[in-house]
Amino acid sequence: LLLFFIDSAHLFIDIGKLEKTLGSQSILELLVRAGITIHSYDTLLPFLSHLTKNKSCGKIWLDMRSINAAVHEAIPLKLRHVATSPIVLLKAVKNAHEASSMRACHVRDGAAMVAFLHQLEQQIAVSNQTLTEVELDEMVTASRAEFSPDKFLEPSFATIAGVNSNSAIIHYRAVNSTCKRLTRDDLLLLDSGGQYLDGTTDVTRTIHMGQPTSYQQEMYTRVLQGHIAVASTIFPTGTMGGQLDILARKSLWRVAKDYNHGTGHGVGAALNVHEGPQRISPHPDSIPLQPNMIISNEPGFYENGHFGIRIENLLIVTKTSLNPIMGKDFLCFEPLTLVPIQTKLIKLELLTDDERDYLNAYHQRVCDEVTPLLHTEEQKLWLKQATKPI
Ligand SMILES: [Mn+2]
Repeated sequence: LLLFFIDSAHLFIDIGKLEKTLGSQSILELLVRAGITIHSYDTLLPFLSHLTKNKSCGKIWLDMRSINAAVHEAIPLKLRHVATSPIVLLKAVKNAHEASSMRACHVRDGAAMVAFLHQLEQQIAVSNQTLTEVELDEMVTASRAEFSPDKFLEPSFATIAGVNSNSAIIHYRAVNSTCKRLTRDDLLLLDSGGQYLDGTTDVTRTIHMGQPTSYQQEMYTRVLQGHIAVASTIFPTGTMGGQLDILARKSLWRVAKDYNHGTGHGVGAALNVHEGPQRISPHPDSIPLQPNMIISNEPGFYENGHFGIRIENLLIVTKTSLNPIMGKDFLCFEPLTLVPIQTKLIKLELLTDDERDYLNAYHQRVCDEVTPLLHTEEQKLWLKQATKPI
């Protein structure tokens, strides 16, 4: 728990957790240098009790989403100010430096993913080798480290690499004893991200190494239509993520299908990969999307026991140049993630011209921005093929 005063900040934590290092420095050292006073977690309640007994103690701001009942009860009723913490929005709305750093790390992350996807195709489809889900996880992590040698810290969350029926398990985590092997006949869902000194990434791609079934293609296309509908929408200021959720599901609902998770979560800039308060979800929501908020766009579809599909990019909310109406500006999303979306899985006849144009323009951008960072001519050629207009 972090307690802020006007002139100081106090962190109550299991001090053992601060022994980890970031680069060459211990986290404890970095926090102390940032002016934060560290306390052992078990001194929190006595600290609060001492604080609130002081006659000059003012009101204490409590964000109910992040405190527990014991802390709530430790604050006398007349001293409680219950509201969303202002810090939450300061984190969610990125400043200019955070926004440009997030953009920069996504270009390198895109290059790392392209190198990985190219290597995967070489080993599986061309050389007819197989790789376990755990090996895929290690491979994608190694690629991130290779493309950001001085900035990559660790995966931003536990990689989800699911082959065929494992891809239908939404929060799957492969372990050596039970994991599947990817062969040239299989579908792979890979949800992974990097934690970098300058930012945080989270990207999901679903790829088929051989010939997908017509049903897989149809469902992939419907998920892609949902992804594009969210990514390409414009909306007036004041719009909450929840109001956009239907866009992600419309194409699936048309054929009485759905997915059992939210469509998007906030993402921290070199912080937590899941960060509030904004989100895109069917659940009620009271947080309007604001320029420079970052949110994921990750519709999916899961056929239990068979296969799963998810297509995820991170988006940054941006102002359009359109004239305001009724005092409201129009906002849009700009993708941060720059990784090709496999076109082999698309049923072209289902896509509208606008959807096709969107994908082609996105792929052109991926190709333009990522190519200069690639290490070999083969990787560049592969990216050119993967981003060819459809
Ligand atoms: Mn995500």
